[in-house]
Amino acid sequence: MNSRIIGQARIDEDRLREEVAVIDRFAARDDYSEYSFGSWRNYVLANGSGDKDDAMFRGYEGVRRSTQLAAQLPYILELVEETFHTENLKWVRLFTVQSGLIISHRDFVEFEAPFVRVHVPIHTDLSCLHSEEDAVFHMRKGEVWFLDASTVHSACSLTSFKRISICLDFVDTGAPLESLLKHPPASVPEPLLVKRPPLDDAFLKSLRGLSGVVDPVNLRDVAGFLAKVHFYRDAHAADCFDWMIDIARDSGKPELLRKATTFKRFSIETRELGERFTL
Ligand code: YCP
Ligand code: CO
Repeated sequence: MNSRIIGQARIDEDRLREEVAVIDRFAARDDYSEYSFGSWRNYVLANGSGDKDDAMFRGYEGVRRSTQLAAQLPYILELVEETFHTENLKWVRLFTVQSGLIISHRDFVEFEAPFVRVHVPIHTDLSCLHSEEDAVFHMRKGEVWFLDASTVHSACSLTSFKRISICLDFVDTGAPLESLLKHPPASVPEPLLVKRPPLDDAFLKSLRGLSGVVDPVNLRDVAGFLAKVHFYRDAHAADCFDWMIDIARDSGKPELLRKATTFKRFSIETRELGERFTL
């Protein structure tokens, strides 16, 4: 696993609690809806324009500007400034997820240069997990994580708990990750890895049996269902796409096979800048 804990944010619980309540009242958004199942939301606190609705992640020249949403969250911005050297920080976003997930994907494939992505979960529960390739892990509150978003990865809340994470994207200067931190720690804790029971042949056969019920009206439900499996059975984050392709092929419906194959390409292989996709 390339993602790793690099530090710990120093959180003022009282001030944070007030802002979690503010975030809870934020209006729903549908950015990146092709990747999201259940409630996954993207709230932009800083970008190149200062407009909260300028939400398509990309590089930009010039200074970072705070958005209207950031104006309602002074403590969270302060926490970012107090935890990180922010000269190379380009995007500050909040990702929330509740009863759902962001499907396995690779970021940055449409960009010339990847960013250095860091997450700081500020409101979480053990039912909220991340995955990277073969591994599943829980980011504990306040941990500062380097997230290798160029690998196949996913994140979920398996319950109705609304998890909130600060997602920061820095220009990659090649400097060691620890140099992003204002207070680099002497040591970091072991990550909380989640061991899952094996995915045996009977389970796999049952998954393949979805070919008997898959249809254009439920392909998206099937995708969301398959995307969740690796969080509770030992599988690779990318396996859901191959299961979906096999199920679509077995269904004998060519349009489903075409969609499933394109969805895999879009999510984990190649994309044009700004490309969208509908299942
Ligand atoms: C991003 N990529 O990096 C998004 C997050 C999935 C796709 C959600 O902005
Ligand atoms: Co991602």
